[in-house]
Amino acid sequence: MIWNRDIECMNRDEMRKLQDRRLIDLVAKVYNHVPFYKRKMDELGVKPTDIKGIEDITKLPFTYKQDLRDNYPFGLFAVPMKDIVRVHGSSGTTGKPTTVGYTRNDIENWKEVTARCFSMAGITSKDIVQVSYGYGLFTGGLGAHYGAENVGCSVIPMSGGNTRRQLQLMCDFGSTVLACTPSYALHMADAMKDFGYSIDDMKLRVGVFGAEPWTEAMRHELEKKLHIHAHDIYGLSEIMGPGVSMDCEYHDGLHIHEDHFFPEIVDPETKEPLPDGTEGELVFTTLTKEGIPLLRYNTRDLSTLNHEPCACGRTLVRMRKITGRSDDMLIIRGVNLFPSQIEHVLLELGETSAHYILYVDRQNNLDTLELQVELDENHMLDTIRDLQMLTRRIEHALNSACGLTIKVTLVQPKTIARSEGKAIRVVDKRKK
Ligand code: DLL
Repeated sequence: MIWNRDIECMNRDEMRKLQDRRLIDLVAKVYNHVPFYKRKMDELGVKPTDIKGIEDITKLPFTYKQDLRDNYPFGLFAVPMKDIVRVHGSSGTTGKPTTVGYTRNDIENWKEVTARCFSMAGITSKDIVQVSYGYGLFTGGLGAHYGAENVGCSVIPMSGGNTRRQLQLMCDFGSTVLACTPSYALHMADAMKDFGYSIDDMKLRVGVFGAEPWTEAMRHELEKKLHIHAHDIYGLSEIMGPGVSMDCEYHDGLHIHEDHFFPEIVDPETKEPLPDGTEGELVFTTLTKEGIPLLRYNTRDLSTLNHEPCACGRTLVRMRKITGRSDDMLIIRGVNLFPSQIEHVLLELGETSAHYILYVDRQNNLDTLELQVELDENHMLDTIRDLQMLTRRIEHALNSACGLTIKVTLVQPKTIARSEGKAIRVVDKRKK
């Protein structure tokens, strides 16, 4: 189902012309209304009239999360507060939160792109959508809510947490769509038995999962456990919230709503633009945002771009599923490691649950890694010897996949803390 065929299947030359026009307007707007950008552009010696279209985008300055923090709370807004109808923000686990503001038009555009996403997953007005992303400053709850409502679905604004009640209402209301983080979806799937439910009591058919990295292996796991088609929804509060991109039924990358968010991939070190297919940091310029328009915002998420048309008929550029963030990458004894690699290995092996936590420490100036993995309660092992053999198999598989020695400790089911939002996968004790 294609929500907005004119845009989603637009001829690429036409799309480029639309982006050119929008970029020119955007640059004039930020130069005249956001002192931060006027200063940045003056420093680079770039005038709005130097930007004639997308081909000039690399002349523009980058924006980083720190710039939002430095201008906390509303310093990068391009309109007066009377025109802002909504404020969201990041949870801000470290330091100040980052705040973003939306005009009425921004909210309309957000509703449009999230509706495109829900339609991409085959969701229609007949669906009952349980939104279990957190409602509040986090964009997940309200973002998914408005999108589903725009499609005409019956929306259940559950927010995160209270898993027993989530399952009760999922069963009683016959929810057909679950929207939450993949880690929370996994927790709900595993908790069904504890609360006396089985998947046969549920009418779920689609999952709209995002807000954290997850692997293809996890997608298959969730599809199997929940009897659904699982789709990946991506976004970030600085750019809009959920709905920047989404994968279609072919699951071969996420279609970016590039009429609103212009993507680039840049080298993490040099910040030079990289061609299609080469991995780097994903950067977005918001082409239509009024509240807090951003030039070349560096997300630090690692991906690649693909401009080939998709089998679904959409011409929108695709980004590869995010494997991690450049600032989440662990460097252990000179080897790069992403938590997603661990998830992949555990699910491939299929002998434990997918609940894990990685402890990083330093002893005698050497980095050490300990992976705690929960045993699968449906496949409990009887003897110590069996447990030792399983431990060794996991250690071996991790070593082959990551090139690192990781000590594995098997722990009892349900002993690793569950997340109702974004999961914490790594505890880096070196930082204490
Ligand atoms: O997580 C917005 C969102 C809500 C997206 C619900 C999808 C669903 P922030 O809290 O600002 O916004 O966090 C943004 O989360 O830069 C990525 O690192 C990560 N992220 C978001 N979606 C995905 C995804 C929301 N599908 C940060 N895959 C981003 C991997 C994701 N990482």
